[in-house]
Amino acid sequence: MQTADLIWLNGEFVAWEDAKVHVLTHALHYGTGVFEGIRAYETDRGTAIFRHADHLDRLERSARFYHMELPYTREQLREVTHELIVRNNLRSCYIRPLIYRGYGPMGLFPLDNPVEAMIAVWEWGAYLGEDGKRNGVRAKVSSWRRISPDALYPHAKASGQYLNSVLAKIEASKAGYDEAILLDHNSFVCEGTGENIFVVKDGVIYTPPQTTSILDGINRKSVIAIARDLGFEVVERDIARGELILADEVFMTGTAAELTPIREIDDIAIGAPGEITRQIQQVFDDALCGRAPQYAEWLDFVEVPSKA
Ligand code: PPE
Repeated sequence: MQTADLIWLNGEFVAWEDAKVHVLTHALHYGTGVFEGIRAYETDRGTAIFRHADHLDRLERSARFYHMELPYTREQLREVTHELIVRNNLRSCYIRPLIYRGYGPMGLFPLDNPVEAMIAVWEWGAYLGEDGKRNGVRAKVSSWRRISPDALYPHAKASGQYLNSVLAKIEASKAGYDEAILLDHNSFVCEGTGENIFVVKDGVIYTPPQTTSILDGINRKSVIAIARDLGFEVVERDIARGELILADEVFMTGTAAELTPIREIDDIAIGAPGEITRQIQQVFDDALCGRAPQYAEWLDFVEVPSKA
């Protein structure tokens, strides 16, 4: 991975290679952490963090599910993120805040362990490849179901929950696909390992509703808003597996993956990225990079990094 100079750890800026934890850190054993994936883009007016406030809100909500209180206010986390980007001299980057149960008593009762915080930033290119973003990726419906709401909170972005995505990702990758699509506990289409999913049929855009165990993606929300502003009908409803194959266009959204079209599912061609996918992707990219004034409110501008 592309490293940076500094990581923010529990209130201090430390060298990348010194950002360490004790091996008995609670989260390392039991997955008791919550995190965010955020991106900052270079715009004409400097570096801007996309929907920063929404990500910090979700971080706080994820922490609540697991009985953690953020050890810093959202405003403090926002400000140190700005400082971290500036001090690392980055113009665009991925931002990874993690709130986790630290070193303390072992065992599953976590509430006596300290709640710690870190933020890392680094340059991260196209998650499913530049070619994937342009020409679409090949996906496989996973044999693994998305975590069900009676076992965990699918709405939380919590570290331990990602073992589900890890299994699906390994399976898809070993079978030669770029990404997995997970069904939910009712066999409806849910999402990718780290992306929400959209299906286009006869000019209408469909995406699974929040009741389908999805993570409520911030890019999902952005793309729904953009699509509606472009005049498309967007319907949130259950999607049967077969509808993926019947679709005219399929695409995924996520912070890391941005908007990535899917060109093939389970070895059946969906086709090259379609007209509607393209149109939305264009406006979405413009919004991320500050070229869409109608979405300027989504940008949290960072002080321009000095070249000194
Ligand atoms: N579902 C899951 C399971 C998920 O992890 C993500 C983000 C999304 C949907 C889309 O959410 P949003 O980014 O708010 O639109 N996945 C993050 C983690 C990726 C990783 O490999 O780590 C991300 O995209 O940052």
